[in-house]
Amino acid sequence: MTRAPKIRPRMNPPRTGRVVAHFGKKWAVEEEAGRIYLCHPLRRSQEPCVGDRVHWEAADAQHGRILEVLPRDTLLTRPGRGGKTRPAAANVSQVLVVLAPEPPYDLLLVDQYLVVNENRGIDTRLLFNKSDLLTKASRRGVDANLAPYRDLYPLLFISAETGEGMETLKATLKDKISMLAGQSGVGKSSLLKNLLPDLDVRIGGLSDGTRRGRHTTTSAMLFHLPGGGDLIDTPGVAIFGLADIDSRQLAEGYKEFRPFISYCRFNDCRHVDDLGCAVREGVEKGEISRARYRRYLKLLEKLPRIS
Ligand SMILES: Nc1nc2c(ncn2[C@@H]2O[C@H](COP(=O)(O)OP(=O)(O)OP(=O)(O)O)[C@@H](O)[C@H]2O)c(=O)[nH]1
Ligand SMILES: [Mg+2]
Ligand SMILES: [Zn+2]
Repeated sequence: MTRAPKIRPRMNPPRTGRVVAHFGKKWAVEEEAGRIYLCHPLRRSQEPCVGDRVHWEAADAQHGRILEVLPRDTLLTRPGRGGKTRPAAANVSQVLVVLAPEPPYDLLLVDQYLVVNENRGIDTRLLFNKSDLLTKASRRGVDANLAPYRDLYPLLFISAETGEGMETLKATLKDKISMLAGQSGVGKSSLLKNLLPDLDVRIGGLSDGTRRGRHTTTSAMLFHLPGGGDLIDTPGVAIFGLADIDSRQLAEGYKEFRPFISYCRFNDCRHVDDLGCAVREGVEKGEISRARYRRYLKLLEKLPRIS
């Protein structure tokens, strides 16, 4: 006698939900009504990440299975094993790059974020937080350093502590999925806390000796804002590695280079010491910021040789 194959009965029809957090091997999926279920993916080949929209089914009142990750509008990745990348945040439409007077800001890192976002089709805003700590003299220094960015990206001086600029920030968050990025300790979670005062968010201090951050936030998490829109808090830096970026994409990621690139004499111009390079000429004529161009050269050095 042949036995009928065992068919696992599907107890519930698939539902649509959003991944709002990721803990080790579990993903927190929020269904439309707002309930959260801890889920594992059915297929190992499709790793979900925060921001993903998924089809899922409930197993019980708190657990479920992710059946399928739905197509993504945008994707940010982080380094995985063996030179591969893993998904880190999906469907982000705007990244808020946070910098501050302390820990000291690093414009090479800022450029790295910008290059990645340009190549992923994600808008970027620069938020200079802790502006309450700026004196007149230090503000002048910051203004000079950030001058090349003013024409390229929206820049806002804010303070999670005093609330300066927070109303302007709120208006830019409506109806979008935004993500906070920046070095540990710049105040990403503090900004989130300012927007969602009832939330129990961990805020870290800076270490006394080095004035560096303490890596307080350990995983990306998505929150709904009262004024509409979602905000993802992240532990910062790893997402914006240049692993997927080649030298052509790096140059395109410096968006002020773009109008010049097509005038370079050679198609494969790296804009270093190449003959007839229009980008370098733009720098010489003061049409491209020399500081930005120098950072481009530094990032080019960091790329794997083959690209
Ligand atoms: N003076 C001042 N301090 C601030 C401001 N925003 C944050 N801080 C302080 O900066 C420190 C770090 O803040 P967090 O919000 O934990 O920084 P973070 O960017 O989330 O750091 P990680 O989670 O480690 O990536 C804390 O001591 C905050 O109180 C601000 O606007 N002004
Ligand atoms: Mg944090
Ligand atoms: Zn060139």
